[in-house]
Amino acid sequence: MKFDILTLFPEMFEPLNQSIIGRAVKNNLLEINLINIRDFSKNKHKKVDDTPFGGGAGMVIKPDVVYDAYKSIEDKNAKVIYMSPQGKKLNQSKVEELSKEEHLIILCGHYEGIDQRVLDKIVDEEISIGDYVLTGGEIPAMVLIDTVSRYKDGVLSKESIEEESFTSGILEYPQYTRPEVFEGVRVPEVLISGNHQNIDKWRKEEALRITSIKRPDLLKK
Ligand code: 4GO
Repeated sequence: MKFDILTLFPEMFEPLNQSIIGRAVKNNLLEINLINIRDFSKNKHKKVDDTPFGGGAGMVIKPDVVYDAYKSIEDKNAKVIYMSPQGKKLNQSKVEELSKEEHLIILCGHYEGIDQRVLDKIVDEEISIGDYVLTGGEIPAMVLIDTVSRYKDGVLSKESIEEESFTSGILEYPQYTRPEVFEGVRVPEVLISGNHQNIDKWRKEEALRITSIKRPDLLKK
């Protein structure tokens, strides 16, 4: 799966070189390309923004630079996503749907945003990671890439995928590791019993119990 990211701050995406996503990129399971919108400025000072028509605070990213950056990507079949608090709220079912796409282009705004005319021209879908405002779309883009990438074959272990399907749509059961006794507290006895039928049953019950306490709304669906 390929992600092209249109941004004024490509250095902000360094975290994607770490851990599970970083390894998936190195193993060619994912391709993540960073496109610096500033490279498409025709201005001698590499200017990419200007003051808003009608007045008001801050700066607006110019439509022509964004459009030229977009046109530098060959694939006209790719889905273009704009990260915005005005977008549809991201949830796990939206993530699963997006993971079926072969190529996503993610547009990140900054400052007061991007001129509406280029958004109307190129954006297929607006997505929000939650009801709050950030200084830019870069962190939301990383959230989207991380969560979508978890669905691609080979990114997670086979075991973690099986475990997740077992309690899908509800919260996860609690995890424990060595030592068996920490600050006087033992791990639940069943987990060291070696009886996998009992362990599975206990985990299922714990997942349901925790969900009913912390997120009862998830059980009503
Ligand atoms: C996305 C972008 C919040 C989100 C953003 C979100 N803030 N909730 N800020 O997903 C255009 C300029 C939007 C700054 C950007």
